[in-house]
Amino acid sequence: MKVLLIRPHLNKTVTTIKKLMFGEPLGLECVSAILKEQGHEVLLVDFLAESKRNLRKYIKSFKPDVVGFTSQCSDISNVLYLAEKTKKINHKITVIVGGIQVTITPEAYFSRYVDYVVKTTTRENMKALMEQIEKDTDEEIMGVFSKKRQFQSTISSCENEYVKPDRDAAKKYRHKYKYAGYQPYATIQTSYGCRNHCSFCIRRKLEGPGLKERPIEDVVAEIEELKEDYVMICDSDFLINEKRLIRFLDLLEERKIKKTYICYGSVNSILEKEYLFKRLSENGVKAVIVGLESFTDAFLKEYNKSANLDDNYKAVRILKKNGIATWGTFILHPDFSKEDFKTFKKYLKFLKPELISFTPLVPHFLTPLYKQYKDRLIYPRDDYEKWSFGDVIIYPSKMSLRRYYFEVLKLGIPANFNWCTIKYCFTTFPVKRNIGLMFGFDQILKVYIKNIFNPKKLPE
Ligand code: B12
Repeated sequence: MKVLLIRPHLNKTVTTIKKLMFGEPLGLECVSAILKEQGHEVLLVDFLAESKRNLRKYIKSFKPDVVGFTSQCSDISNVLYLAEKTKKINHKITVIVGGIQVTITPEAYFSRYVDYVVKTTTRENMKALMEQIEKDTDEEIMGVFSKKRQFQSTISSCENEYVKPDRDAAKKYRHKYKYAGYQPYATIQTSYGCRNHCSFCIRRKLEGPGLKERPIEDVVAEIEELKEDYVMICDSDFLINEKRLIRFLDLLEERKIKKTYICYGSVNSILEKEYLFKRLSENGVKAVIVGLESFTDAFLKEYNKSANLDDNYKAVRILKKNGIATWGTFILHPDFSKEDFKTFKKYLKFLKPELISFTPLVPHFLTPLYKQYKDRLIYPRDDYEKWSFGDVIIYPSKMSLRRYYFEVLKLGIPANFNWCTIKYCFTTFPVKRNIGLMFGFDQILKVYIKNIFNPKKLPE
């Protein structure tokens, strides 16, 4: 069968970092790999990377039997819109939907324009699904909700199966994928789950409890095949397993693989293996995204972090000493006072991570925080776009919402435009990317400025 796989465009209303970073549609590349293995013809279209998106053109020229959409929380309305458009162009086309948000809230896609909602993806269930579409049968499939069965399912779901992505499927777009100053870059996932239990994090819930690691030999072989020089390792914490990291480095050295890596790493993982960072840096690990989260131990405790402020400081120093940048991520707590914002600013000046990003606290319903903040929510749980980690979604307790946005803006400007960050960016990234980075904030800035100066649309 012919399958058209689509990543939708982002709505302008979503507060997003898309201009600063967006990468290959890894999930769709995995689906493409499965379908091609099973003998189907696939065309992958990335509307996030296309300036002129034209669904009709692709449907008319490729003539797909099936159109499959991937979806994050920020994409639901676009997916439903594109599904409707697809059916209106040709009602015989079968529409399927999958992706991270489908795993979380499959019911958000139960629509007359969607035929199958795929909660979990494995070779087995994709085979069963494609056969069902081809033969027009209607038996139940694990992890799949079908319109024919009124989206009812009696079979419990499972976890996604690892599949080596079909990176060629997104070949046409690969030069556009950028991660802060690194462009073009590739993304790889080498493990699922995490050993930490941070209270705000949904990844453990999505990727299953415990840590599951792919054989590092397979990972290095996959890296060796990548055309891109920059590689983002998107595991929750790539730095957990000491033996595995040593084997990773041995293999990179044996095979003389020279690339630049950005990975997520937790503070406890960094502190445990200080001695390894020189070698990691020599082999290309040049930035670690570290969840530093806050400036007081009390907040760190609320987030159930396995590190305290002192640990955070030591971890940043270890990275700096070895020429590795800390890309620190922080949470904006709704109970911040004006004084807290000031202290936060001072703390960042003292800590000096090379790059800083903030996310308002999101009490996702999959986390214990939901219960705690349920009565203070600004947007309901099903206002999905607002739950994409860009907007403040819990009413601040110490100031108005408008004032809170103003304080965030006052914190964000010096946090991003300070000597340490500017020096780092200009010595690490090409000039063109630095210009891109400067203007990449405009979407977020616009939202914040609008909320401050024209708060009419803000909830009371
Ligand atoms: C890497 C990453 C990024 C990177 C790159 C993303 C990209 N490709 O552009 C960057 C940093 C740029 C990024 C940005 C954003 N991200 Co992000 N990101 C991730 C991360 C760490 C990994 C995603 C990934 O590639 N996973 C591996 C692939 C293989 O998994 P997958 O996509 O789920 O696909 C599997 C199945 O879902 C299925 N599938 C997927 N599509 C389809 C389609 C069909 C038809 C079928 C049948 C199956 C299927 O097949 C795959 C099989 O394993 C996740 C955390 C996580 N665990 O997912 C967060 C995550 C997905 N991001 C998140 C968010 C919110 C964002 C932003 C929207 C934030 C913002 N406000 O700007 C932006 C979006 C900008 C953009 N690019 O669109 C949230 C999503 C929450 C949600 N409920 O949707 C997550 C879960 C992180 C979190 N906060 O917990 N992100």
